[in-house]
Amino acid sequence: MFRFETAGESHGQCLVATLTGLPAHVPVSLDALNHELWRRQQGFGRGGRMKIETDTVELVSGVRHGITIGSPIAMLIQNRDWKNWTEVLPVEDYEGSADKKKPVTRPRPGHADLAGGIKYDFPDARYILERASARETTARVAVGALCKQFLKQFGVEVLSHVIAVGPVRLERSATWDEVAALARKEEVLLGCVDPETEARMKEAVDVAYRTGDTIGAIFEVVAHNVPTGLGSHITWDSRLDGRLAQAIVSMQAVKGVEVGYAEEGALSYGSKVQDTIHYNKEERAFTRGANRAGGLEGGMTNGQDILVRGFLKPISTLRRPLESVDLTTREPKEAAYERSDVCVAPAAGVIGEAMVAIVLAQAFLEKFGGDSLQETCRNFQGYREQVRNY
Ligand code: EPS
Repeated sequence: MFRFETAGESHGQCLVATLTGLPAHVPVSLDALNHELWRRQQGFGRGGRMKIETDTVELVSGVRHGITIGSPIAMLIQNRDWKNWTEVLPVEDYEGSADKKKPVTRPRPGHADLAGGIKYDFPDARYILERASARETTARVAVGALCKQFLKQFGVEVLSHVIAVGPVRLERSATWDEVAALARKEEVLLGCVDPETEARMKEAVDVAYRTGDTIGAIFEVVAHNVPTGLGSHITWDSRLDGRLAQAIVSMQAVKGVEVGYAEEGALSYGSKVQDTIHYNKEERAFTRGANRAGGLEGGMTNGQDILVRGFLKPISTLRRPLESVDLTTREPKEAAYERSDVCVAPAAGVIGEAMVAIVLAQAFLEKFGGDSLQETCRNFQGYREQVRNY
């Protein structure tokens, strides 16, 4: 029953998102929603488009008097750039429209241009890149923001930080408090919790700017205060780590995902990798020696923070374009360039947060159900009691 969908093209009129399955009575703050969209637009290395847009949501259904009413929620986000594209990408064809088209006939290596052009049988990549563009993530962030507001009712929070930009890497783990402090900042540079490392990350982005290049990054999403037992070990598709991995890799430019310290673990020994189990008798609670599993064991949450990392390849639109082929002449030609981001690191983290929040909200409702928030809360409290008495 819980599902979401997005529609819209990068230079079309607007982006659209629908979310079905949130219970009634969830308080919704438009300010909090728009703040998430603002966060997605920040960071050193964003392109010219971010100067045109100030993304805000119009909530057109499913929310009344500041609460969800149980019906599908529909949201619109206008593209301010649309006014520059009405003749290029009209809904209805008109006489002379061919002269106004901006065909993209030199596909960019790494982008959807060539594979999409072949698959959908378009002689240029315009219609493909319009949808493949990461502009679509604005709609995902809007959906994620609603899911965050739902999860907040149960004390669950989802945030992110950047752990690498190109060759510059944060050589330690970050605490939840550091990540939370980062999210409160009014100015966003590269989203790293360590200012000295962040300054070196900025230098790496500067090099990419100077040389007409782009640069990759790794972000980490942290979900805090998640109850034990979301997801399940019983079937391949109920394993929450698998579902989170799909959500992260579905993001534009993400080529890899890591749950906890996956790579480190794969290169190590079991005695060094597993999070040892302890028991605090006074607090009647299990504790762990570390959190290398990233909060997931057997495809279930184990009560520790969820740690999911996304590996971003450098954006495929380069100011100094790579070798390609002209689709009309089949002759070698440099790839197309209009404008682009050089580094999208902190923005990608915000999108990753949205995807994780969506997956967690769905898993939460699978476990606790409820048509009203009150009903979900009752079920949640009952389970909490059961866990306390375990
Ligand atoms: C984006 C908007 C796009 C790109 C970027 C993300 O706007 P435009 O194409 O008008 O510059 O800046 O999309 C891509 C990285 C891409 O490869 O298409 C946004 O809103 O995030």
